[in-house]
Amino acid sequence: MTNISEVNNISSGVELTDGFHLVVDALKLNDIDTIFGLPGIPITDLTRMAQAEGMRVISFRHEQNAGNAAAIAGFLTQKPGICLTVSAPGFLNGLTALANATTNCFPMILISGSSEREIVDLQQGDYEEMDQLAIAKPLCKAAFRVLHAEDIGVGVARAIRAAVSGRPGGVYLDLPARLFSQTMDAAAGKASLIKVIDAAPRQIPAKDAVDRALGILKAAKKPLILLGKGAAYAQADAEITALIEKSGIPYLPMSMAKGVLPDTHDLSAAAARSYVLAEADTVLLIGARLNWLLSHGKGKTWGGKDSKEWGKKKFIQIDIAATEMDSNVAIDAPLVGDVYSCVQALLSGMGAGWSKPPADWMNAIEERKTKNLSKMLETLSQNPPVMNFHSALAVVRDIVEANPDAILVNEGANALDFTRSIVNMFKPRKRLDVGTWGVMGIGMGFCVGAAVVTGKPVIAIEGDSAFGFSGMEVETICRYNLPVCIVIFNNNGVYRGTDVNPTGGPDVAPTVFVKGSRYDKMMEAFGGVGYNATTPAELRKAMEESIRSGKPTLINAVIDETAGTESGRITSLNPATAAIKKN
Ligand code: ADP
Ligand code: TZD
Repeated sequence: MTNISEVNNISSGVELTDGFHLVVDALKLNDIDTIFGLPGIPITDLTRMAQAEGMRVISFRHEQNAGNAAAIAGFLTQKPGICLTVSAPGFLNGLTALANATTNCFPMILISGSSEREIVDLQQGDYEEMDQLAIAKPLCKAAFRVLHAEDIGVGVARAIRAAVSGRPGGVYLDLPARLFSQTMDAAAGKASLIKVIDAAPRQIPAKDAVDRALGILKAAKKPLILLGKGAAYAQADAEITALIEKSGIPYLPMSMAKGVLPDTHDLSAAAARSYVLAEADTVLLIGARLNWLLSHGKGKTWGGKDSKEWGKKKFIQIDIAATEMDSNVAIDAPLVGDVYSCVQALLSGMGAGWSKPPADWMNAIEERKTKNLSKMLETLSQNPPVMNFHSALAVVRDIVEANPDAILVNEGANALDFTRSIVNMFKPRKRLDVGTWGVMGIGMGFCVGAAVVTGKPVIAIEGDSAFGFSGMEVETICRYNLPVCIVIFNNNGVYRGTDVNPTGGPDVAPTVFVKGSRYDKMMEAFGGVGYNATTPAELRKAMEESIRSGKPTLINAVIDETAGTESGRITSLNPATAAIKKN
């Protein structure tokens, strides 16, 4: 490990610092206290020094998981999560998480060591040579390289501001190996660091934009509010609640916005989702994009007569990114600004005499909610001979309700869709999932990141395929003794475990795994607690015990392998199915 005091001893009385220390000092100066990463040349000493300087350094088994931890830390704290990797392959492993963070508008910074510019640019074949900056650029919001120690302060400051200002996203910071050992006068080094002031400035909407939005909302006969993960990120929970309650407008939470208001709130229209999307005449989007998750704002979902037709709706959209407007359908009232400021402006513009939505709209929603909720409760109360998604999730639903502070991480296909619709959330930013891409592999990274930055218990509901993408991090969870309870819905394969090889040959079908696997043994291998649960009662006991003990736990929940559907709720996106539907 490079030791700056040794450098100082041999220098002529001038106190020196170096690149390693300047990077750590620049992060600390900006209240960044945690690094998620994986050591190796040239950043091993950086991880050691960061730890020696009091930062929390969480080491992973694969960089993608460290990157996912950093990304979710960014979502939860509004500070960029830091992921630190080695050059080329480590960098590439982290890049998927960086791209995913950018897609989801999570602020994170991927810092990677890199090879020397002279050798990379002449393609002379350095150790782990790669032009990382060029590769990162199209996959993130901004990318910077620092070549001189005296520029580290500027590089870190620019990375932080780029990650959290405007629409948050991923930033790449390229630090070539030689930078770390560059020395400079310590006082000049300190003076070169920047504490970023007002990194994510409020963006106040213009008055005419607010008036336009209020005018449309006031005229609505069937208004609806849609909350997206931008609303959850904004930490404007009290303002959003006040807006919904004062206006009396029913709302739908997108997956990661569940819990901004408790899912049991009277104005939640989640149990009447298809009805309100098709029937609403005016929709106020708060931090939600009209992307594939919302059928692009058109088609039958939105009351159009075919997949192309726009429903006859007025849209009001609150978003910090002006370019989001009109991306899929016309936005009648764009409200460009941060969620907090926009919601406040709407609230104060509503005044005292705001009239609530017409009773026939509210009654129609209530009727559907009551019907659908009672149907759901009936399904959940059944106890089939082999545990299925519903009978298992009836247990998870109770456990989450009893532990509203716990964070729920969720990935898979059926395991994702059923959990989202069955398990109520009661507090904001407690549900973390596959996000905009529907990406598998966020599971264990999110568990570690969430447990580390919040100190709260984490429950992960994982499809057996989904878990496999990051499963080795159970060792990380055990190493840091994190209060994580992983439940694997084990139905022997991707989606289901029932496919057969039509040729009768020795290979199993592409979606099938080893039958009867015992994932719980993986956790036991590292000193955590494993359970095998074949009934809802066993699952309940194991989850309760895990939450009580706070010990790293993995429950192998054996699920009927015939349960669930191909691709869960998005079967229609499979090319063959889509073609059949079209013809
Ligand atoms: P969901 O998938 O939940 O529908 P999206 O990720 O599609 O949500 O949309 C989130 C939106 O929120 C993005 O368009 C992003 O620009 C916006 N956003 C993020 N943070 C803020 C904020 N503080 N204020 C306003 N808009 C924000
Ligand atoms: N690879 C990546 C990175 N992301 C993906 N979304 C997929 C592959 C494709 N995929 C899905 O969309 S869901 C899924 C895959 C492989 C796994 C579904 O199986 P599961 O869940 O066992 O996790 P269920 O509950 O059995 O459906």
